[in-house]
Amino acid sequence: MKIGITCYPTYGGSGVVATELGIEMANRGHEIHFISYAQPFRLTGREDLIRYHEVSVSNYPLFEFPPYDLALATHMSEVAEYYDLDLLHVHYAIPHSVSALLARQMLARTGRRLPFVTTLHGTDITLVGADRAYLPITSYAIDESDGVTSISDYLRRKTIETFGTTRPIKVISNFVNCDIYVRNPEEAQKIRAQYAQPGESVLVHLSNFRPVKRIQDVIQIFARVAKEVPAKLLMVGDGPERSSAEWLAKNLKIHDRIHFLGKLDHVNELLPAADLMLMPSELESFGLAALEAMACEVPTISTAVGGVPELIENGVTGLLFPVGDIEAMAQAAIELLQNPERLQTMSKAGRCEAQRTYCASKVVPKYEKFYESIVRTSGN
Ligand code: GMT
Repeated sequence: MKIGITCYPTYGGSGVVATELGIEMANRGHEIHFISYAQPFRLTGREDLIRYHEVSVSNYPLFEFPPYDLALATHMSEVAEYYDLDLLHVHYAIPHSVSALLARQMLARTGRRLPFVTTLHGTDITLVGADRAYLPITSYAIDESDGVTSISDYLRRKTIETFGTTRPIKVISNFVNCDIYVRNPEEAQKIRAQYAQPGESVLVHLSNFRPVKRIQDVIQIFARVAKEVPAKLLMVGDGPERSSAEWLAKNLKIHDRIHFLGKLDHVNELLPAADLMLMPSELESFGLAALEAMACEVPTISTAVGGVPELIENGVTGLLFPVGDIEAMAQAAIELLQNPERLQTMSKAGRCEAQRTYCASKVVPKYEKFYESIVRTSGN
């Protein structure tokens, strides 16, 4: 198939899923075209495999807000026509599904059908989509999609509840390439030595540092852990909450125990160096970071929110707590780090579950089958 993919190319789970899916699909022999305003960060170095089409938004003094969604729709329809695309797959409903809908209508005038699939990722439903300013158009574009998928059953239910949509929503979970996200003990040891002394535990947090991630809780939890256990914290990613997190770390006098590493391209190399991941989010529709950690034998201490309980079995592949319960999360981390046998059992159980349920080789064919059914039923 010839497939166009649109996503937010910045640091975020939906862009990661879109990019990894594009790479996996290209490896399976499909022709993949990314259409976005910048090259998704995980595509760097994969240009041999995938074509990238940049959407440039021309400005005009009259425009206080340059209309990206219109430029995107135009580019989608052009790429679909010039490269004879069978299907568009848009990740994150706003505004991508609206642009895809316009592109489909533009092409219909020439007698061409361009079906599109919308994948719902999280805040496109729970926050932005639920905002009255966007709700009607998000709801319309979801209903008009040729196919809709969501990354967890939680998000499927939430979409029905928020939008009252009657469109069938297929749940296809996040996935991880278990051959790339894997712990190699020697490599892990080398990376670990760059950040921690022998005998120190290593905790990690990975996100785009937005308020929903509760970065301050990460620092507060670590401050309590660091009092009881010699430890370092690796903060991977960047975003609006970073400076307040650094300020808090300074105030709590633990800044020298935390490495703020910024945005990293190859988190698969870093994750296996950690003992534990912290993900105390306000909401997660799935929790891709925790899955990537699980595949690398790193269990996560998380909040029991959204789709996380679908991924993490409490007490088996990780530990779940109420939002904001810093004390309980810190205590659990301390107990786990002081009990290496239990930590190892949990690490291994996580890896097993990642392999059993969430490997790219298990999940990507579900997208492939879905695409085929959409192309078939849309008469291409
Ligand atoms: O977080 C968002 O606002 C959207 C999205 C993104 O672009 O990073 O993250 C969501 O999608 C990921 C990939 O499908 C999920 O693993 C995350 O749980 C989800 N984030 C939230 O629900 C907050």
